Formats: sequence, structure tokens, C-alpha cells
Amino acid sequence: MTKTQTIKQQIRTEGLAAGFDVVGFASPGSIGAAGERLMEFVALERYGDMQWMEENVDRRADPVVLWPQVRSVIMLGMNYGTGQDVELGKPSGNSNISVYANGGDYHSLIKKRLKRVASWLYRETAHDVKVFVDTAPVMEKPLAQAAGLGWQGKHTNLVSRDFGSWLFLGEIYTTLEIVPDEKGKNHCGQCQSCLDICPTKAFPAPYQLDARRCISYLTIEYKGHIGEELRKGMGNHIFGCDDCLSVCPWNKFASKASEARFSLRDPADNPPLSKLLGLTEEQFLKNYAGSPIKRAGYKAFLRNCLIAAGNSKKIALTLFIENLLEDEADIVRAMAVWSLKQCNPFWFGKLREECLAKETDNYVRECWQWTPNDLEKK
Ligand code: B12
Ligand code: SF4
Ligand code: SF4
Repeated sequence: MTKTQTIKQQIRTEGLAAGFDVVGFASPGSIGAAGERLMEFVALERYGDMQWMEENVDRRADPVVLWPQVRSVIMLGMNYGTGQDVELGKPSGNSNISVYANGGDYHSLIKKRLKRVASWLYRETAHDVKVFVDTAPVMEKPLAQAAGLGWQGKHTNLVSRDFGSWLFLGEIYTTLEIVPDEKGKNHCGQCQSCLDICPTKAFPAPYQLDARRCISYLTIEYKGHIGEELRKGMGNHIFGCDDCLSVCPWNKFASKASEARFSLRDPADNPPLSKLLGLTEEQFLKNYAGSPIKRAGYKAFLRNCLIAAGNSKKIALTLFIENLLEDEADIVRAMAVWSLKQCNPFWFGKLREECLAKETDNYVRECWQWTPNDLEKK
């Protein structure tokens, strides 16, 4: 056994002891065409409002440009599976919240654990280390595939034979030379369930995602008005979306996460929209302190709930929607108007003149437009 193989086994043991479920090793130059594909993604502006994606593209595209001294990348994955089928989005009076938001913020947990492994490695070998998770300019999925953790499926996320779609990724860059693992082989075959299920048609082609149409982007990252053509597909998704992940046949091998902090919330407990639409900002901040849901921000969260309410077409939500017609944020007012039109077109017609007289925002005014047919739709 060579010296690097011994240290490799020790790192794996440390990674598992720190709470990761899988550990693999890649050479920094092993992500092939991924860098060029990232450039294409940026050139086509598929990142939407995530401006940071067009910055540091060179550094993202190649780990060596990010850190010239790096010799190996240690990829670590943490299972966040629920051990049960994940509900798809649908029109409903209850919300649908992504599985990844079932627990506390995974960034801080993973970062803490990465630091534990990295400081051990530094103490053991005196080689430099850097840790990254998610937001750093690192192409985590191609690196994870290069490190043998799985493969990038047609939905673009990493699929694992052992954990299905439910792995969070984090990585340690080091100046230590480590023999890389074998690259993960693609096992998608003829399947294209993830592409077919996407309710907003966010995949222009297999392995490519247009974030601007992805519900995950729309409900978490995007803070503006959501286009009418996308609203129906959002169903009851109010934070993130797992539809393409949950239909993957490889989930049959997935297991429940051992990490209790990933299952603080019962996945079947999707709060009714009536409750969420009535939250004050203070309650929102208190309810979701330490949860990724806070990332959406209060006003965008209300906007998402209003779209879900509109899709439900439930007349019983009228009062909750009406209360938001005079909200100070135009993204909330606009979706309250749209939602009211879906749930109670008669009441929409009644309030229209009075509200239009007070409304100064052009987009919200447009939302108040209607034809007599709108009243007959219900
Ligand atoms: C930006 C981002 C998003 C954006 C864009 C997602 C995307 N697919 O690009 C949005 C907000 C939409 C998003 C959503 C989600 N995200 Co996100 N996101 C990221 C982030 C920060 C960067 C990803 C990136 O660089 N995208 C740019 C594109 C160009 O990269 P790419 O998908 O790898 O593109 C590849 C393909 O297009 C491919 N390709 C193109 N043509 C072809 C042709 C062939 C033949 C092949 C093989 C490949 C191929 O090559 C490109 C390079 O690899 C990463 C963290 C990180 N630093 O990597 C997390 C990350 C990808 N997200 C993650 C998660 C969990 C999610 C969600 C599931 C959350 C949710 N439930 O709502 C959804 C899933 C949506 C989806 N289907 O991708 C996890 C995924 C874990 C995993 N197992 O893969 C990551 C890795 C975070 C983490 N540390 O765990 N996310
Ligand atoms: S997360 Fe939802 S909206 Fe985004 S690509 Fe997957 S199925 Fe489509
Ligand atoms: S659903 Fe099918 S095509 Fe999509 S990632 Fe899973 S195996 Fe691949």
C-alpha cells in the first residue's frame, strides 16, 4: 500500500466520522468540458438574476485557476433523504416545501464538518487546505462525478446509486497529491422521467437547465414579478421544488438521513396556505429562524404563497388574499390581484374599480385588467 493510499483511507474514515455519508477524490483537472458548458450557460443568461454566476467564471470553470496550488479535491456528500416518497407539486390548499428545507441550514452544518476534516488533514500532513460549500465558485456536481460519488443526471443534479437524488455536496481543496477515484458512470440510460415531469419546462435539453424557468430559482432566488406563463406550473410549490428529483428511479435505493437536523420538520406537514398568508413579518422571521426558508425573504415568500393560493382556486382563501391587496410591496399586491381573480373572480370584479383608483404601480394596474369572460371562468 502506498503512502497516499493510506492517507486516502484515513481521510475517508475522518469524513465518515465527521458525519458525511460518502467521500471521494478527484484530480483538479478532471471536470472535462464542464467549464465550457458553464460558459455557455452564462452566455445564454440562463442564470437569471443570479449575477454572481457571471462573475469569476474562469475561477469556477477550473479549480486550478481558483487556486493554482491545489493538487487534489476531496468531495464529500451528506444524505438528506426522507426515506419516503416525496410529494409532487399540485394545486392544493396546502403548501409544498422542498425536502431540503426540512431542517436547519445545511450550509453551516456542512461547513463546520468540512472544517473538522480539513483541520485534521492539515495537522496530519501540514498540507494547505480550503473548504467550500454551495455558494463558492466551485463546480460541485462535475467534481463529485469525477470523484466517483455518482453522475450528473439529465436533471443536472448528481445522482448516487446509494442515495438517489438526495445528497448535499461539499469539498476540500488541498495541496496534497492523492490518487483520484474512478469517475462515476452515467446510469440514466433511456429514462427521461425528470425531464417529462418538470411543470415549468425548465429543461431546454437533457443535462441543461434554464434557471429562469425553474421553480427552485423562482421561489428562492428571484425577487421580482413571476411571469403569468410560469405561475400555473408552480402548483403549490412555495419554497424550492423536488419534482425532477423525486421521480428519479434511483431513489429506490435511497435511505432516510441519519442526521436528525435534516428532519426537524415532518415532510408530510405542509402548512395550509391560509396560515401562511396570514403570517406577519415578525412571525415569518421567528418561524423560519435558522431555516433555509428565511432566504426567500418575507415579501417573496408571500408572493409565492399567493401564487399557490391562486392555483388552488379555493374561494375559501378570499379573505386572506384580500388582506394583501394593499400590501406595501408591489410583488405582493400584484399576486394578490392575480390570486383573487383565480379564486373568486366575482369578488375581483367587485373590488376592481375601487382598488384601481388607488393603485399607482403600472404592473399591478395591468394585473387588474379583465374581460367579462374572466368572471364566467369559475
Ligand atoms: C446555481 C445553483 C442552482 C440554480 C441553478 C441550478 C443548475 N442546475 O444549474 C437553481 C436556483 C435553479 C438551483 C436549484 C436547485 N439546487 Co442548486 N445549486 C446551484 C449552485 C450554487 C451552482 C450550480 C451551477 O454551477 N450551475 C451552473 C450550471 C452550468 O452547472 P451544471 O448544472 O453543473 O451544468 C452542467 C450541465 O448543464 C452539463 N451539461 C450540459 N450539456 C451537457 C451534455 C451532456 C451530454 C452532459 C453529460 C452534461 C451536460 O454540464 C454542465 C457542467 O457540469 C450549486 C452549488 C455549486 N457551487 O455547484 C447548487 C446545487 C447544484 N444545488 C443543489 C440543490 C439541492 C438544488 C435543488 C434540488 C434545491 C431545491 N430542491 O429546490 C434545486 C434543483 C434544481 C435542478 N434541477 O437543478 C445541490 C445539488 C446536490 C446534488 N446532489 O447534485 C448543489 C450542488 C448544492 C450543494 N452543495 O449541495 N440551484
Ligand atoms: S426543480 Fe422543479 S422546476 Fe426546477 S427543473 Fe426540477 S422539476 Fe423543474
Ligand atoms: S429521472 Fe431518469 S433521466 Fe432523470 S436523472 Fe434519474 S435516471 Fe437520469
